[in-house]
Amino acid sequence: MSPSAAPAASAAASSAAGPRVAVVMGSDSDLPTMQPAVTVLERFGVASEVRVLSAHRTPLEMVAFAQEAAGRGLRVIIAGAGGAAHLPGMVAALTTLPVIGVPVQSRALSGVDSLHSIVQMPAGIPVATVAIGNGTNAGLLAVQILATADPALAEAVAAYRAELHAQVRAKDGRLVE
Ligand code: RP5
Repeated sequence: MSPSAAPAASAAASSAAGPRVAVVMGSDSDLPTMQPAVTVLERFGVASEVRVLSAHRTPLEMVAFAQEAAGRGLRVIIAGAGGAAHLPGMVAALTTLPVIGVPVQSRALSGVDSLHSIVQMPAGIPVATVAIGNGTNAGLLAVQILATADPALAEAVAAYRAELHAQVRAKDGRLVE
């Protein structure tokens, strides 16, 4: 379920100098899962950057990204990976920015491997993990985190929720004529 119309973009978000959210993924094959997160950020006027960074194939680049993220003005990181999905947890270990993990549906184990790899973090290094394949909720959670310090963005989130509410109300009692 998604709103039909784009929520009003946050003036504060639109005027931000650089990206406030990074959407990173372990492989370009993860893009179909992660694209909805980017789309949500665009709808709310939140500037983002998209990177392919693998915890296993490009570990040094991943470390540099995570260590430099806060200093570059990023405020939230969305990280998606599949299978042995170590990217979100490793990024979380290298930054104090909030990290939202997206388990990508894998071919062999349908994403349960990804989910367990991302959600079972040790105490002290959290990753806020969304459902398998749910890039949309990752984008929304990032927007809501930013909205705690951005009244215009908070208003846009409230409008989005009101539209969801109206969509469900419009269907209630009309499924069977
Ligand atoms: C992970 O391995 C990626 O996040 C991806 O979900 C999975 C498979 O990667 P490819 O073989 O498709 O590049 O690192």
